[in-house]
Amino acid sequence: MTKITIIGSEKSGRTTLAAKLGEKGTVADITMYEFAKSGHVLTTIDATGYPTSIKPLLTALNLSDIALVCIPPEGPDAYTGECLVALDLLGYKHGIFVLTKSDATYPYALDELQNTIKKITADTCMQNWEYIAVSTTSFEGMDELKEMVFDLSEIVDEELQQNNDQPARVMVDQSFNVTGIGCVVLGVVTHRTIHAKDKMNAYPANKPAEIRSIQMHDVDVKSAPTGSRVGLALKNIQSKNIDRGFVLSNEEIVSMSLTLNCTLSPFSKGIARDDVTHIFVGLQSAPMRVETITVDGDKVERTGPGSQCILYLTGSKEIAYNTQDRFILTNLDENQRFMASGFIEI
Ligand SMILES: Nc1nc2c(ncn2[C@@H]2O[C@H](COP(=O)(O)OP(=O)(O)O)[C@@H](O)[C@H]2O)c(=O)[nH]1
Ligand SMILES: [Mg+2]
Repeated sequence: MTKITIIGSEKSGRTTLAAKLGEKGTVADITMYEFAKSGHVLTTIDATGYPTSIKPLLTALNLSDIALVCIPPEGPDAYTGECLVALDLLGYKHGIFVLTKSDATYPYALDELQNTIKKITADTCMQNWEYIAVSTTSFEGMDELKEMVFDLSEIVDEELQQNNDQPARVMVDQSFNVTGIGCVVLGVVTHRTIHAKDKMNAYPANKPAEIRSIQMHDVDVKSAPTGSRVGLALKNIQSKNIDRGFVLSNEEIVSMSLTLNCTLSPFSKGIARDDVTHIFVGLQSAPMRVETITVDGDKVERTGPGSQCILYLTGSKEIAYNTQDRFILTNLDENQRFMASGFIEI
């Protein structure tokens, strides 16, 4: 199973490309496209609601393992830059730069564009990502792009095996009621293999939820390994009590305040005490206030771009997480909205 997200600026060709990679499914602030061939399933997510909102961008990236960053012949713009800052803060491992609309430009211009992106992404998690020029009109590069995606997918599958020894976890992105079945959720198994009849809890509410049955790509299965996109029928819980952002697991920390060890993006404006930031973890988000900032053991009023600090944040919404989760801090009032990433300070 391969899960990819197509991101980039407005009119960079994201939706046209996604439509060529699968059959359109559910549409919301993210749109999913599915393609299945000889047992292999490709799920492509178009972060439709981006750049208006950054939430769909983070949702889509969290539900996928590979990012396709679309760059049109006009070159990168502020939103492209914002996508690159987000990927770097996420430490996003796998992706491909797709130089779109190649039929509308020239080979030397494509080379120049590639060099520009290479310069921008030097010393980021994207420095070794590959490049491909594609056209959805002439189909140039489309087959190569698919091959590159499937090659990366094999590496991803191997890496995901490492999550197989850890406690089971499912990231929920949709929930609804099905007449005669009850609560059904859609999501991704991020850790371990889940089985029908597994007893889990829905966090942050900490309500019991037993897995009644599992479907993968509309086919009933008894179990689903790490990395699977699944539909789960749940017992002991109603669909109104579980929503996008919930985590099915047996152990999560739940709190309304956080102490995070943060690294600020060099492309942020810094952070000050009393700022209200929107924090994201998995598919959850919450506004939180910066209560204290500590740099090198000293409490400070503010800290600048690129700095390391410990932030104590408070909010009024319960969030579920564990100590390995990466938090993303954003400021929705800035032009470049991604500010910092951080982990629980232990
Ligand atoms: N010539 C050409 N035009 C394209 C190609 N892909 C997309 N477009 C056009 O570019 C515009 C923006 O595409 P769209 O997929 O909506 O971009 P999005 O805003 O990133 O989702 C539309 O008018 C498309 O028809 C391509 O490969 N070649
Ligand atoms: Mg679009």
